[in-house]
Amino acid sequence: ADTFTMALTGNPNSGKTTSFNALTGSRQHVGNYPGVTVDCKEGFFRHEGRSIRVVDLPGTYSLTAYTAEEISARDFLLGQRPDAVVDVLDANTLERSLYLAVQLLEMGAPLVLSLNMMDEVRKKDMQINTALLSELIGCPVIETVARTGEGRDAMINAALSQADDQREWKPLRISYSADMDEALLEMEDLINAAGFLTDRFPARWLALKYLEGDEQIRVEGRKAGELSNSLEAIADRVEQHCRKTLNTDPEAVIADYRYGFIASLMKKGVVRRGTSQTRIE
Ligand code: GDP
Ligand code: MG
Ligand code: K
Repeated sequence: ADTFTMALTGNPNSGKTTSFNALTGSRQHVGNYPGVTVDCKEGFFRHEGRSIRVVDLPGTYSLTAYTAEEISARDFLLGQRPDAVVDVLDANTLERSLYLAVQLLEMGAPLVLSLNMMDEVRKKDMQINTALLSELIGCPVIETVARTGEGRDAMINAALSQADDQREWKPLRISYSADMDEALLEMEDLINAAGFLTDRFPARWLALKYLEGDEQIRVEGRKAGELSNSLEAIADRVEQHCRKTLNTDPEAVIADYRYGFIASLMKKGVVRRGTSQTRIE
């Protein structure tokens, strides 16, 4: 069978490289991918007769176009379409770490969350309901301690089965207010009807990037053709409305709604603090 590609994403210091080493035994070289400027370490290992390539992507908090790391990570993900993406999170800072996970889901990646540093979490007065998180976010969630290799096989198996379950990249659709949702749908329809850059980008993700004012995407869009003008016009209209009514830009509104989406998950009780005696349900 073909080599299975698993990409490791995550915030800086979440334990990606430690996970990479636990997976590969640290046999690695630097992978060179078209358009990807920041080095991505690449290694191979075998698991139950399958050959697996694992790529350690640069650490990022987001997938905007503001840093070389972010651009490299998203260029790799969209350009290479790995079979599975394992987002390595520091479980101590779960809520903040989910910001990247949500963006990966919005990209449509077949995602597995590796809740890493669980050894530290277990020493604290903090419980994470991984089954509930998995159900709410719609992807497998595995507890790991990359330093000891705990959760390694579970993570690999989750990545393999997630890839089987989700062969198509299916973007998560968060609501960004009625106005923005309408503009997003309008853009998505135009993008899909024209097949505009759809060989490279999911239509929903492209529309979101236009609304966020993403410069890299606008440059790509202008090279790709006339439709970029219509998409920019819609995005500009939304931006003016946003400035007038909310005194801010769409990018900030989108970030707020993402954090709101995560906060709504948290409110359902994903994280509990306090001992079982003092916990109030
Ligand atoms: P990266 O920036 O995401 O590649 O993170 P690293 O793999 O370099 O890890 C950052 C730090 O966290 C290092 O000091 C690791 O030894 C440590 N670390 C990684 N995984 C774990 C874990 O599961 N538990 C604990 N306690 N420390 C970890
Ligand atoms: Mg690293
Ligand atoms: K390259």
